[in-house]
Amino acid sequence: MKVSTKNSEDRAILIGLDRGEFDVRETIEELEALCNTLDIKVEEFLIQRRKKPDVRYYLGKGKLEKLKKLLELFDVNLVVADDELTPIQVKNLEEFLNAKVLDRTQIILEIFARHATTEEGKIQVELARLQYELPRFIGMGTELSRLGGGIGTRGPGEKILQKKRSEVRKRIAVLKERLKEIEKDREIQRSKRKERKYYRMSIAGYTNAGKSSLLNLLTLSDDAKVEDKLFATLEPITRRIKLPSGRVILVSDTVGFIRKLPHTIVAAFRATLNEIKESDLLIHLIDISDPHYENKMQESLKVLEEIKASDVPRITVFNKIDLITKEKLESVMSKYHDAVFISVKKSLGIKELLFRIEENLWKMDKKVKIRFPSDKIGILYSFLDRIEIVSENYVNGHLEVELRGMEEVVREVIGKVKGEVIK
Ligand SMILES: Nc1nc2c(ncn2[C@@H]2O[C@H](COP(=O)(O)OP(=O)(O)OP(=O)(O)O)[C@@H](O)[C@H]2O)c(=O)[nH]1
Ligand SMILES: [Mg+2]
Repeated sequence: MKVSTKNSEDRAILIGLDRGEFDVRETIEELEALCNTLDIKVEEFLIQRRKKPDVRYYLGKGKLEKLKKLLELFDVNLVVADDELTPIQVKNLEEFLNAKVLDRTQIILEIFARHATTEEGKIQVELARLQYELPRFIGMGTELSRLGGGIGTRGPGEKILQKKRSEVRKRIAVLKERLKEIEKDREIQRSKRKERKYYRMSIAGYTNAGKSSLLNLLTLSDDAKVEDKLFATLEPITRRIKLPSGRVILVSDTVGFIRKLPHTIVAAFRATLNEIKESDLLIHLIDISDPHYENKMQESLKVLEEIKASDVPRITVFNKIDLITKEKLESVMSKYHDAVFISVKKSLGIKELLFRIEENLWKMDKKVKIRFPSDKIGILYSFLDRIEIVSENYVNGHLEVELRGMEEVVREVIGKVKGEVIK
């Protein structure tokens, strides 16, 4: 790791609550991975068992004393909480600990901010950030007031704060407006794509599952950024892939999911996430080598539900089978009969995956048998990236062809070849 041990800002102690709901160790280790993505080294975890966070300090008094000692011991002045903190909690903690206090949401927002490259991505991140910060300006008033006026007076602090709040609100409005414009463009592009009438597939799943790697393998390119970091992908890309039958579909990589995905992010990335909802087919990719893969699977399914994408036909695909034992593979296989098992890295199981994709398209396809003048064969063949020919026969100078494809495309073919539907 590139962390300089001299700089105490780059090192942190993580705090979390064990509410008895899920394995707290798992979520806090994930928070550690998030911190590492920002080059923050984690020195220690401090977990308290309690049902609800303390309203004023998040942790209870005893743990707080311990935390203060730990900070001194490790010479660290950064604390990161595994839950979103209230402004009051942050203020009290910072005062008591004399250290900087961040929460999980801020860490995720910072990662997003660093990884955003397109205009849309940057706006979405800024919007998410401002929406996170806006309610947090409240309460800072007294602090700012102390700079100017005396105790009990409404000093310049409150005025500065009011001005700041109204500036932030204005900025939010501007960003939302710009985002709407971008979305409109996206809508136009999407309908253009729709006119081309290719099926659309999205690769969704927990962050770091290998979504971008899979997209690259399917497109035989390195267009998508692949990194062993969380949230490497912020701006999804869409590419064409040719299936074994010759048919072309459009595949999109998507932003990864995570537990406790901040609501401000889900809201700001709504347009991006909509791509998933509007797909014809989803690949739900899971890192099988992750000891907590089942929880992460559930978490991803929850996000899909939240963005109303649960009804999109879905193929469950376990990736990274190169990293697990044969025994584990067999046991997961026996549990998930319908799933596909692959390794993007070792290029295992990809043929099976492509077959399963086509099989799913067949279910959505319109299938017809038509008869048309044989000199129109060239026109029929010009559609081969969008339809599949199941059988073809010459009958008295005519062609009788069984074909399948998207309903609109099939209709277009019939019109163009002046075909007559026999079946
Ligand atoms: N061993 C192994 N590693 C893999 C495999 N597929 C992907 N990886 C690695 O997993 C890491 C994450 O891959 P990405 O493709 O960036 O994952 P992602 O799902 O796009 O992640 P985000 O965009 O961050 O949500 C990278 O280090 C990949 O090299 C695989 O089949 N086997
Ligand atoms: Mg990615």
